[in-house]
Amino acid sequence: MFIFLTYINTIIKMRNLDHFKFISLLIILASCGGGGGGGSADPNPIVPNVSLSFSSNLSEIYIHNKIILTWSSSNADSCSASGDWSGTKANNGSEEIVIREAKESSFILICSSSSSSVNKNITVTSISPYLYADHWDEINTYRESLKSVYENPVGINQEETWFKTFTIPQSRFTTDVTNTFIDDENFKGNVGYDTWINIGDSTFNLNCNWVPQKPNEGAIKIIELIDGVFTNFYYKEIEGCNHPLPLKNSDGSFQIVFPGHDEGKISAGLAPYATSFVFDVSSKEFFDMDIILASHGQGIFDYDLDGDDDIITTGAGWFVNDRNAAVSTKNCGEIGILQNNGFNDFNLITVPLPNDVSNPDPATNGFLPNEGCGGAMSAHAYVENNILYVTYTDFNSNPNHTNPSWIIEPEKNVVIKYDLNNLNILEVIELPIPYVEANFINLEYYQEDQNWIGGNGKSHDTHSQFLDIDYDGDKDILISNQSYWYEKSNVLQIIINDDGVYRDQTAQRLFNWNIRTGSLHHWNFSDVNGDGYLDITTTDGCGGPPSGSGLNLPRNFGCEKKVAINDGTGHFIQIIGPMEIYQIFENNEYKTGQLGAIFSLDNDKNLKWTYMTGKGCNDGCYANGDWDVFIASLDSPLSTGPNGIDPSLVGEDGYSEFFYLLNNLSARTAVESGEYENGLEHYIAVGKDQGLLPNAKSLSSIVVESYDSNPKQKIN
Ligand SMILES: [Ca+2]
Ligand SMILES: [Ca+2]
Ligand SMILES: [Ca+2]
Ligand SMILES: [Ca+2]
Repeated sequence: MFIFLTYINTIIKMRNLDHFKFISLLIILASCGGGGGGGSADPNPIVPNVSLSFSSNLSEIYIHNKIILTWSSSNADSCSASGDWSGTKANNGSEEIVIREAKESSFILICSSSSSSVNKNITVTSISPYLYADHWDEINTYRESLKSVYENPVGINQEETWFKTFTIPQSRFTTDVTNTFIDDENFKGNVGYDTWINIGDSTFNLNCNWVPQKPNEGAIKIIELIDGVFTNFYYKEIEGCNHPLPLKNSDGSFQIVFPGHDEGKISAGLAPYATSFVFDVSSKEFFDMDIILASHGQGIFDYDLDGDDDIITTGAGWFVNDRNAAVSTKNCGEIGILQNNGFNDFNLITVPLPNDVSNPDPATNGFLPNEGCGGAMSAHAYVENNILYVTYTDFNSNPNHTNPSWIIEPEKNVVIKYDLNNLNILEVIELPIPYVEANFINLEYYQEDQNWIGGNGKSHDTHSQFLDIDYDGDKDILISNQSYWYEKSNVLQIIINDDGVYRDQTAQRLFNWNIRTGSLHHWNFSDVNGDGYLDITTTDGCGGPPSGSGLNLPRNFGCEKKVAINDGTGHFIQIIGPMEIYQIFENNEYKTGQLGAIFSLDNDKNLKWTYMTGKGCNDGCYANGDWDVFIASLDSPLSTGPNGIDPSLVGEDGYSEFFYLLNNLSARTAVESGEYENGLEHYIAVGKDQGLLPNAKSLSSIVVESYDSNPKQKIN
């Protein structure tokens, strides 16, 4: 070969030689060649050399993507491939090649003629998009230690595969800090809960609270981020409130209602009534609504189906538009609807409870037979076919009624159907027993408080919501079940509407789910990963192991701050929790915040958590009005692949890792055994050819294909 190439090179050089040298060389070559026939017999001895161009459209790709190799040669008799491809190739052509593994690939092409050859090499780098959380061992250690002190489970479906394949790595979060000034020593985030709303470029993070044992120390907090940057803080000291309620009007505008509630007054022997406020998002002003409530639990729904959000609330004992009206707390009608007629314009409608009897004498306390009311901790509602459906938790029927019309077992949660035209009660449906009461052993009533017997029960059921979580066309119900006292836990009870029969399916529908957290009083639904299914974010405080247990767990571990995605059929897996949100920030100290992390999803689907604590000190301090504002951010929007990556990076747009692993046992087993690193790899390798479903789209009825970033009260 060396001689052959030397010959070619010689020919090339000869083209520039003069005639004399050319002849001389031919003579020399002929004399050493053994050419037999005699050199002078070839009339045209110049053979053109092979030339080759060879290229790839991409030099770096994600695995499972294709490159296109293109080449053209001239004067070649044949081409052949080696390295990471092989075989005989046409002299000119192109070829698509899918690269499955993360590596550096070498594509070699040699094109040759009888007299010359060219060899070219192209290198392509293929990288894996997968990035896994690396703190399973840490989390598992905490879980195992909790197991040692509780009789009952510490979580639901917390196997390693669920954690590793879904949890968003801590490395994808960053935290920024800025400062603000609020001269209020009582500044706190609890007892209060959070939500958010996007209007224009602004994201308003919302919280309101009341303070235990202290009357009139609540406040409303509205933190405005514009393009993710802290911009404004609207603060109003009030008596108390616990659920901010952003109401959407049919014209697309919003008003944000802060229903009154102040249990701090109970310590002073007062009823927990407080004034309600509404925030005008245009003028940024607060308005007194002249509506006095003890609104502990409530929900947003559309009472009159006019497209304006309305409210149903508990604690509507003073349900009058005239704040100077006579107090009528001894009468019945603790449930009310605020029908939205425009900004700060509500029609107040009292909703009867079963077995209520109006007290004819407001001077008495209603403990006499046939006087007094039932009550409830939370309420949510929807309207369908001229029926108002209301769910009540920690429901109490009137104990003083001597001849009740409705027989309702104590300590049950209920759905009550009302005739929409006159609010007459049509039916009372008992819901399945709270999950903790049905499944846990040795639960106790709260602090041996006899008041919970027959009322709240052993499960304090603080919040409820109707939502068609499994996308089959009927409304399911979510209820927070909190067991108290020693075995303190918080379970989101999932009650599926099965052709009109409500069934508890909590255990088979929650995954990677810690129940040993602070309380669960509030959650929001929004589509955090852009697949057209509403996901859930929980919001409430932080809890720890039982006092005296001696366990040393990080404070953030027990915070009720979950982001959990819906597989499209009503199963939820936590993919982000407090250990990812609250990370070590400065001075090796993480903060959980006097105002805990408020989740928000901005218009571009970026996830953020905004929280505040006293400047330069630990949670709980007061720094003369200076506050640190922390904004934790995820580096990019979430999608539905393993650990939130976009499955289209590997060519599988629409694939849902959670749906796939949940519904295809062979895939899950293969991932658990380590045969495939995640479900998506299984799908690409074998599942797709086997016809395994990659998502729930063919199983569910969706009208809304893609949601905006605001919290939703219904799926369609
Ligand atoms: Ca309405
Ligand atoms: Ca209960
Ligand atoms: Ca349903
Ligand atoms: Ca979703």
